[in-house]
Amino acid sequence: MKSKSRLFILIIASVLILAWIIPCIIFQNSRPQLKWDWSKIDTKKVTFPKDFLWGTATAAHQVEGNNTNNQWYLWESTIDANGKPMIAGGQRAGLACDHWRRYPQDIRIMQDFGLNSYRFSVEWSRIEPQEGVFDTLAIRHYQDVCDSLIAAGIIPMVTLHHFTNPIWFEKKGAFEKKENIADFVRFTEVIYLALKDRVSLWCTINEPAVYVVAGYFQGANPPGKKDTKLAAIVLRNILEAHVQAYWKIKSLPGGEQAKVGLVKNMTQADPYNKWNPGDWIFANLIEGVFNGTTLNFLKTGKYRFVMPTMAKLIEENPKAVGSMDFIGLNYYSHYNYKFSFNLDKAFQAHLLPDEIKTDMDYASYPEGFYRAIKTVSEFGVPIYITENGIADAKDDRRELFINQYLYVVSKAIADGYNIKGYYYWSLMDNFEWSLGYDMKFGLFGIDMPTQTRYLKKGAQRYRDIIIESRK
Ligand code: GCO
Repeated sequence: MKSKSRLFILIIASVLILAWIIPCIIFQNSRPQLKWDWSKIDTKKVTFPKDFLWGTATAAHQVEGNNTNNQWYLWESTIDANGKPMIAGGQRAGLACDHWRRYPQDIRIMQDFGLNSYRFSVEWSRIEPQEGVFDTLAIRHYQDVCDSLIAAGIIPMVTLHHFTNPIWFEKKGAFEKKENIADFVRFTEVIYLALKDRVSLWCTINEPAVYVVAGYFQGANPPGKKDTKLAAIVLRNILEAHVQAYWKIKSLPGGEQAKVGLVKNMTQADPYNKWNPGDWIFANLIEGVFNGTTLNFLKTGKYRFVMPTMAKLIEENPKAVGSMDFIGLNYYSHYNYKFSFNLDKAFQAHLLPDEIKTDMDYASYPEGFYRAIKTVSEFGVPIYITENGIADAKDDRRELFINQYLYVVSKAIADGYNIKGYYYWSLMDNFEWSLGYDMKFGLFGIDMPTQTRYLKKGAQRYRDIIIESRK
C-alpha cells in the first residue's frame, strides 16, 4: 500500500512540476530575457556608419518655457483628491529651459558638441491657440529654428505630437472622440506645408501607449482618468491619428519624399521571476497591451486591445499597414511584474536586485535595448533611436550608460539592423512631466536662475564616440 501511495504522490508531484516548468520554458522561448556578462564586453569597441545621425531630443513643453495654452499647463495647477499636487512638489514647467528664446545658443551648443541632427516637437497650442486660428508668428518661429539648425549643419527631425494638446482640443475630448482626429490632421497639414522645405524627418505621435497608459490607466498624466475601456478607445484613436497624418503628408507636395514615422516607446513588461508562470502571465498581459496592440496594428491593420474583465476593443484599419517610412524607437528599460490577485499590487513594477538603478522607477537594462531593436526591426523599415537616456542627478552612471547603450547600437548595426540615427534624451535637463525638474536627463545641466548650460562629465563620452565615429 505504501509503495502505491508513494507512486501516486510521485506522479502528482511530477505533473505539478511539469505544469509549472513547461509553461515557463515556452514563455522564455517566446520572449528571451537577455542577460549579458558585461565584464566580458569591451564597450569601447564600437563602430558606426559615416552617414549616421548623431542627435539629441527634446519636447516643446519640457524645454521651451511659457507654454500656457495646453492641458499640461492646467494639469500643473491641479491637485488630487488628497490635496496633493499632480506634479512632484507642486512644480510647474514655467520658463523651463527658456529654449523658445535661447534656441540659437542651444543650437551652437549642439554644433560644438558635434551633433548633426536635433529632434524637437512643435507645440500645437502655440500654432493653433484657438480652434481653426493659426498663429503665423509661432509658425515663423519654428521656421527660424529649422533655418538655424540647417545653417549649423544640423538636420531637424520634427515631432508633431509630444503629449500636449491645446486646451480647446482637450475640452473637446481630445483623442477620446474619433471625430477630433480631423483637428490633428489639419494641424499636421499646416505645419507640414510650413516646414516641408526645411524638414524631411517627421515623427507623427510620440509614444501613443505612454500617453494613454499615463493619462487613462494610471491617472498620472492629464486628463488623469483610470478607465481601461476609455484607454482602449483613446489608443485606437491616437493610432488612427498617426495613420491619417501619415497619409495626409503623403498626399501633399513633396510628401512622397518626406520620411514619416511613429515614435514607439518599447518598455518591455517582463516577469520578475522567469520561473514563475504567474509572473509570466501577468507580464505578457501588459506587454500585449502596452507594446503588442500598437505593433500589431501597424503591422497588420488589426487593432486588438484585450484586458480580461477590464476592456476589449477589436477593430481593423488596413491603411495602418505601410503607414511608416521609419520607426522611431524610444528605449529606456523594462519593468518586471509579480503576479498578484490584488490588481493594484499586480500592476506595480518591480526592479530586479542585480540591475543598476536609475533615478527613475526603472533600472538600466541595455540588453532590453537590443531586444527592442530586434522587435521593431520586424517592420522592415529604417530605425531611428528617437530617445535613449538616463535620469542620473549625480552623473555617476551616465558614462557607463552611454558606453553600454551605444555598444548595443553598434552591435545591432553590425548584426544587420538598419539603424540610421541616435537621439540622446536629452540635450539638457528639463521638465520631466509629473516628476518636474527632479529627474536630470540632460547632457547639459542648467543653472536655472541664470539659465547657464554646462556640460556634464558623464556626457563627454557621447561626444567622444561621435568624434571617433568620424575618423
Ligand atoms: C517620455 C517622453 C519624454 C521623457 C523621456 C524621459 O518617454 O515620457 O518621450 O518626454 O521626458 O522619455 O522619461
